[in-house]
Amino acid sequence: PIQSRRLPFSTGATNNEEAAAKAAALDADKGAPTIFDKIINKEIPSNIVYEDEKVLAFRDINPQAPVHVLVIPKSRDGLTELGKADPRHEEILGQLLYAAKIVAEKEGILDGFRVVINNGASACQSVYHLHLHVLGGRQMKWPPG
Ligand code: TR5
Repeated sequence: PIQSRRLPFSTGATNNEEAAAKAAALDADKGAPTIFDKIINKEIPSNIVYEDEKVLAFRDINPQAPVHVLVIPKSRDGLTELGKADPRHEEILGQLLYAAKIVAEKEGILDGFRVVINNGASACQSVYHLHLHVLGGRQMKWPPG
């Protein structure tokens, strides 16, 4: 099917969530507005953990750890995914990573936390507005799946 034309290897999707994420990524107009625009504009509620002029951090609706916060740029500016970054994004990329540290500090998980970016269909990216996942509050395992 379409997935095997686009991906260099079998997806091996074993559950609905994974399959749905891949399908969304393959079908999506990756330049289209996302649900995160509505969160940024406060059109839909979110549980905000940290906010400044450039960055917003809010709790993931489907947490994978006791602490699971998403850190996003308020202006997407072409950053649908990390792989689209170019030199003009260097500053915001640094600001996002630093915001992840502030989130970890506020959440009391500085002793152990993980920062994840899923890039593209084969990494199960489902929202095409760059976001860092900050995960912690439990023992994390390695390697991730
Ligand atoms: O799979 P990737 O890396 O693209 O991560 C997208 C993340 O956005 C997932 O962990 C989702 O659980 C999360 N997500 C999706 C929605 C959402 C959200 N987090 C907070 N609030 C959300 N709303 C209101 N709606 C979503 N569709």
